[in-house]
Amino acid sequence: MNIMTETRNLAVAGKQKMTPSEAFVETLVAQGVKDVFGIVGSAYMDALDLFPLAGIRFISVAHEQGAGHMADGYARVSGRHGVCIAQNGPGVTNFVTSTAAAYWAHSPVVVVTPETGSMTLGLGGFQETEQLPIFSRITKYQAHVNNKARMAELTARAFDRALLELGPTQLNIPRDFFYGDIECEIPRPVVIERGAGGEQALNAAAELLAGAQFPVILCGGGVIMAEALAEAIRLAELLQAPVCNSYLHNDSFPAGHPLWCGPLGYQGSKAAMKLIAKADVVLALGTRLGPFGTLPQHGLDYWPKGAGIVQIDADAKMLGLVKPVSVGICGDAKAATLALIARLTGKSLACRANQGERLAAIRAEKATWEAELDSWSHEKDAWSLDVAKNSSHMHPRQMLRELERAMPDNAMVSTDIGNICSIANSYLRFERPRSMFAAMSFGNCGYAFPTVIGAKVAAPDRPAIAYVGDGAWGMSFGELQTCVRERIPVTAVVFNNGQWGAEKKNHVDFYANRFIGVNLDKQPSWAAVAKAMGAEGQRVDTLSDVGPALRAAAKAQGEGRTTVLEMMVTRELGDPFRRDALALPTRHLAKYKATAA
Ligand SMILES: Cc1ncc(C[n+]2csc(CCOP(=O)(O)OP(=O)(O)O)c2C)c(N)n1
Ligand SMILES: [Mg+2]
Repeated sequence: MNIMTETRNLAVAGKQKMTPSEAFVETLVAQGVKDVFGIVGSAYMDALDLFPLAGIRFISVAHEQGAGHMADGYARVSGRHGVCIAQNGPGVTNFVTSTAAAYWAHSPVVVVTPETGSMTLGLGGFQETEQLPIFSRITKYQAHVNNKARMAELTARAFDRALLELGPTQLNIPRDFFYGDIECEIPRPVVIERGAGGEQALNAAAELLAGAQFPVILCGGGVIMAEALAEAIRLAELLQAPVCNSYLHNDSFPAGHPLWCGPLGYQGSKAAMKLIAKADVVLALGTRLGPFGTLPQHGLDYWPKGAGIVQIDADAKMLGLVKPVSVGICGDAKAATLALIARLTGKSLACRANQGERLAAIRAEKATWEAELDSWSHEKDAWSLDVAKNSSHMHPRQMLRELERAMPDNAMVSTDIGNICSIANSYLRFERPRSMFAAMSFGNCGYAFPTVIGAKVAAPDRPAIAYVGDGAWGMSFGELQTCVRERIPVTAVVFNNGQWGAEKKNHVDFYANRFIGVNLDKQPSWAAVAKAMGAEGQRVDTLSDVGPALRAAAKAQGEGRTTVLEMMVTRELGDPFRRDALALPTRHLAKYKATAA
């Protein structure tokens, strides 16, 4: 165990008398916390009062769910803790969705949940609910301050565990425990170094890779979290292996690299799918191989079922969980990759013999896919053709291609859940890690906008852009207040198709166009709403305006201004997400026969 004793910040040293509020805040200081997202509440006001002198910025948001997502975005871009705090009861229950999202994004978010006072707990007083059971399945660790003297110890543990287990932790504090006198020492952060994995497993993996004729690497979020990109590139070059991004981790390998093939999964790259289908050995690097990541797409059932699979994940429970694996390595993506490079360097590699053919195949598949994307101007199913026929609005795919072309260097892009956001997966390419923040497997509408606000706080010099459907925008636009009030300039690209499109697509495909609750009629002008809220707002109607609008909005961030670009797009819809989980309707009761397939 490597205990880091260095003080990251100027926290007080040595055992001494302090109040629990001071112990809490000093532990935040020791953990390097600079920013906390939340809504003010009496429950923790005594600690909040200390934030300015502790050098901690309190970012006041519009809704606690937004604070949770901001903490998530902050953590994902920085690799450090994101922290959120709220009033006991309703403020805390508003954290549930964002905590679940952070759980599936593996974000080290510390959710601070002041609780009703210990002397009235169970009496049904004001703003009381049991706060630990609610978060029990969406956190990696729950610290409950059961005695005020343990405030610093338990606060520190919540922070340490969030990084150790890579996921949200909860720190539950009865509100009366902020007051009083205690004697304590502020613990220093405990940072545990992860290793490369078991020797035998690494040897077996190296053997498998050395004998592979067509090895393919699949880079997941673990590559990003372990800062293993340079090592992944070295290994890919050593093997001259094609590299795919795992689903929604388009920033796990640089798109400009000749070995890069693009993302797998929903609306991913056909080039990546066709190349991984040829693999005799797949190296799944830093990925849990989540169930949606390898679903058939574009009519391609591409997962190479006969191939040897080497899976590397920091969480041993993920090895072989979803896909059978030949070798499972519990290790850090960077350390494990270095260990594999050491074993493979100087060894005779079967894949060297045919590397020329493989490189040619990568080039050809990528060129074919780019040409297909260029010509795929709109959706071609009958319903889409019909709704787009008389529309003067932009085709979503063409609009997304224009956004891709105008994307500023070093941009951070968050994406929501929705049909157009999902299609964007084909058009989002990145050169550096910690650049793409999708709603991941919790898949909640309303994720992208607050998340990119948090990302911008952690990386103020990078352009921050959220892709959001108009339905999801209705859930999350309230955080424009946060951007304006707290001077956090970002860009929201809102896809106005006047519908909850992703769900409508299921009505079209499975329910004979019986539309219920999917049309977003009588929406306000989102550009006008943005202006009324003190941001910039621009309605974009034509393709030629898309690029200039995005570039201007990114530039405005440098001048402190937030912009909403309202993209007027047709109602056409791309392939659905959950085709795997829906079925044509069966009806047995006479009353419902009219809805049978
Ligand atoms: C919080 C939440 N509520 C509901 C859903 C179900 N859902 C998934 S996609 C979707 C439609 C999204 O519509 P919009 O944001 O307008 O994007 P579009 O599909 O039109 O591009 C809905 C309602 C969800 N994923 N999350
Ligand atoms: Mg929509």
